[in-house]
Amino acid sequence: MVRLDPIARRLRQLFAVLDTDDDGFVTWEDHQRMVEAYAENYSLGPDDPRLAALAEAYWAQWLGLLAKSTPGRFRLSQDEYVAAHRAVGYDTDRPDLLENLAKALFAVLDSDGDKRISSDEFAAYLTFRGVSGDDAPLVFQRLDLDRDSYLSQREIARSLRAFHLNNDGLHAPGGIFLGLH
Ligand SMILES: [Ca+2]
Ligand SMILES: [Ca+2]
Repeated sequence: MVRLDPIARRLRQLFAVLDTDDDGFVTWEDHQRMVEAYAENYSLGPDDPRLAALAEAYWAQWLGLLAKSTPGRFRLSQDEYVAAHRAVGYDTDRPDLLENLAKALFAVLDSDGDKRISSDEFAAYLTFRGVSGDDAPLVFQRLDLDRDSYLSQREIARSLRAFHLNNDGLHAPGGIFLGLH
């Protein structure tokens, strides 16, 4: 029995979140369904640039994962998905993938467009993701690194990096931006 490190365990959770049709593979269609859920919840029309940016960020990441997988594959099993994420090089070759995702998520979550995510905007996001509101203040505090009571794009980016790269402990609050509870 292989003992999984925290990164691998988090990536397995992410796989389960994405594989919404439960067929044991993650595909681009799984990502599209998630982007459509954002569009519906945040009332983003098909021409909204925030929606396009979110889809583009996920598409770029997906291509990055496929580039690290067996050529010709268009769906990834759990093991392939975990291995591809770890091979992408978020801390070396491709930091842009997480930066762009953070930027796109930030623009959608910042519903009033004041360039910062308030605790109310964060709570609305948690409701959308089906996370109980009880933990919201604690999660918010952990994400608000500079303690100014708002979440910045940079704080989201840092949390996503920690989710993918920190192997110190299982819990990484950035998972919340990827749909982990
Ligand atoms: Ca805001
Ligand atoms: Ca902050």
